[in-house]
Amino acid sequence: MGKGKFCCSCRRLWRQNRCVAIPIALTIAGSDSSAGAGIQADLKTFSALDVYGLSAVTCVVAEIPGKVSRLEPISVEMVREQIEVLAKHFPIAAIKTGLLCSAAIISAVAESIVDLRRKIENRSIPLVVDPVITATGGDPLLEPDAIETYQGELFPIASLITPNLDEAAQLLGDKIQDRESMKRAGKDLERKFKTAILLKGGHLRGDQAVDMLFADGQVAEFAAPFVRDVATHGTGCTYSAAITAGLAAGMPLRRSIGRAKKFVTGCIANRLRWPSNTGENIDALNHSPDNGGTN
Ligand code: PXL
Repeated sequence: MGKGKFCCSCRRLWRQNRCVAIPIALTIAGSDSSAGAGIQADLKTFSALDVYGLSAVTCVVAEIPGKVSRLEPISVEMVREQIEVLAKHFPIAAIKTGLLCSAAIISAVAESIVDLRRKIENRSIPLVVDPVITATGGDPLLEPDAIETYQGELFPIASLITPNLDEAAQLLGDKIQDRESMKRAGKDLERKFKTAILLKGGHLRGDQAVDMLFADGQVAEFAAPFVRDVATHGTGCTYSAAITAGLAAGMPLRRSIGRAKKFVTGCIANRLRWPSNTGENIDALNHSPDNGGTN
């Protein structure tokens, strides 16, 4: 029992006078060498939210904030193997996907998740799909023909898809410029992919960063003050990882999103800053548990 955060005999979380099992979540994503986005952001987020994070790496990206220098995919066999060995051993409670890089990797990931769910009888593990297409700085991260594979193979098995406005525009072939077109686009996406959609409106640049959840034919809004003049990347990864952490802990979707929105807003507001070796500032998200992490 308890002194501190973990029970000293069973090593579970000690919370409100009882031992609570620490949930396990899996991220299937790329490695960001600058650690603001990708699996690094996901694992930091899981940790901050008291979830044990596993990872299957899909590609390695050499980059600094705002500039991708080189991207190399991991072999499809290796991506499959990581997921398969983890699934055999760990009781995974929720999964998220981030950068998947190529059509071949998306297909393999979709197959592995279907397989993993089939082996766990009577349990449907939530899957959050963050459809990463381009980096915050505008560099392409996904093979252009891979968008079709996303739509045909991964979206149909997702519990939640979390596009930003640019990604949603690419999926629908339509521009999204205001709240009205955002609402229309979200409804179209929910109808098209028959699953919940969290459309992130941060790119509309008002005083508030408003996201809309389209689920079961209804719309819910999540708003937070828009933080100006920050050059952080990885907010999308952090947000979807925080939602996944909530789902892994058994929270309902809306509550997971509400808590995740608070967490990511805190990560931005409390950002870190250093002078770089070439003179300009480096900003990085601060994935601290103090940003609304512990419930
Ligand atoms: O923020 C999108 C993103 C996702 N995943 C990886 C990345 C990036 C952006 O650079 O490197 C691995």
